[in-house]
Amino acid sequence: MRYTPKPEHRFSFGLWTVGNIGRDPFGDPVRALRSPVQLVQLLAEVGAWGVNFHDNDLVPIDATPAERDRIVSDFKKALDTHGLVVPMATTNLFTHPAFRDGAFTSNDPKVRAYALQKTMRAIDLGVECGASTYVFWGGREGTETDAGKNPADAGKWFQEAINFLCEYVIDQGYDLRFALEPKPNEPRGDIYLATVGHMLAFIETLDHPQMIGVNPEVAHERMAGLNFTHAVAQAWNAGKLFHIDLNDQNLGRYDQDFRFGSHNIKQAFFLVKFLEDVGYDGSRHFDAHAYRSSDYADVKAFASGCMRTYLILKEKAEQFRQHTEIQDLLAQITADDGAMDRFKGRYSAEKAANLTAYTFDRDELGRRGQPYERLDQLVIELLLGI
Ligand code: DIG
Ligand code: MN
Ligand code: MN
Repeated sequence: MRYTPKPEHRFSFGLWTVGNIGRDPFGDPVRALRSPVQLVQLLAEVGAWGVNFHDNDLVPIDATPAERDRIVSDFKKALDTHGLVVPMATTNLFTHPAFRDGAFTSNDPKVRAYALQKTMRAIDLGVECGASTYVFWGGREGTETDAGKNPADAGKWFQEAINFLCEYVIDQGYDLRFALEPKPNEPRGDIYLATVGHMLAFIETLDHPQMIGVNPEVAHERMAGLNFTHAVAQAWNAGKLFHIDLNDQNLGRYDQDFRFGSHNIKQAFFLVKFLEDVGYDGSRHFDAHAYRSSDYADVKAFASGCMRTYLILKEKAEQFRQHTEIQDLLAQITADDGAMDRFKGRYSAEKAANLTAYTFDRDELGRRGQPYERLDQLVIELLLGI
């Protein structure tokens, strides 16, 4: 059947997504808690390929070592039974009160050290379950007031933590890459390293930048009022698109983590088109959750909807590539008579001299318009199925 998810699509969900029980700042949980094993079964029923987790999504923070081992053993059995894999793991450094002033950037050196210990253990757990990507989302790494912490100190503590953990992974011989996930705010008033751009710059200040990339999330860049596909393209060009969190988001709202493509279908189309055009072969991870009004049957519809919309938009991107009128317009828009080839590419003194001597007809350059209205209308009609 068309739009049926298959393993080669690499669709993954976090345990916390389909396992979201509907608690919000103004309301109690509305759905019964389901165990990791039950959630693996649910994801298998909707056709997901992978399942991700924070350490404490799988192993409760106060579990004994014996309980931990049993939980992990049951979870791995469920993965085998249902044929799911664990592409990514991460640490919950935001729920426990110990992290109320941050984890790696807490003013309390004991909390900073505890965050490292918790993350090392969570990395061990993720690798034990087969993860090859490790995400860091610093949900509590931020402030409501800058009176109590010099942001430069916080940045240095963040660097020290990631450098330490890179060395730990190297020391353990793990085949693991880090993906840093930015968000501009919530739950902190302002979160450090707020967007993909901040993270890409931060990575270059670290000791092992080659093992560190980014995990951009649709909702988070949109909360910052930015074009998500542009952020993803910059990460891609830098060779740093190690993972991606797909969902949807309305501008000027709290982090809504909506079903993929459910709010801004046009931007979702351009994102899917980009990922498919460049041949991104990483996880298509849906970091999203169903509406609080949903029961578990609707949670399954939510998960199916994320994957179906991705596959429908992937088909639309193929139709865009095959669409003669669109392709004719693109050929016209990108026409190049080769006259400037001699100036292209790397600098040379000869090129600079020739370019300096070249006479441009500025008015002629200004006379040329582009048929972007016609082109964009064709995209709209493609998406509307005209
Ligand atoms: C929130 O967008 C964050 C957490 O859910 C998790 O740490 C990360 C994993 O994708 N995304
Ligand atoms: Mn989010
Ligand atoms: Mn996320």
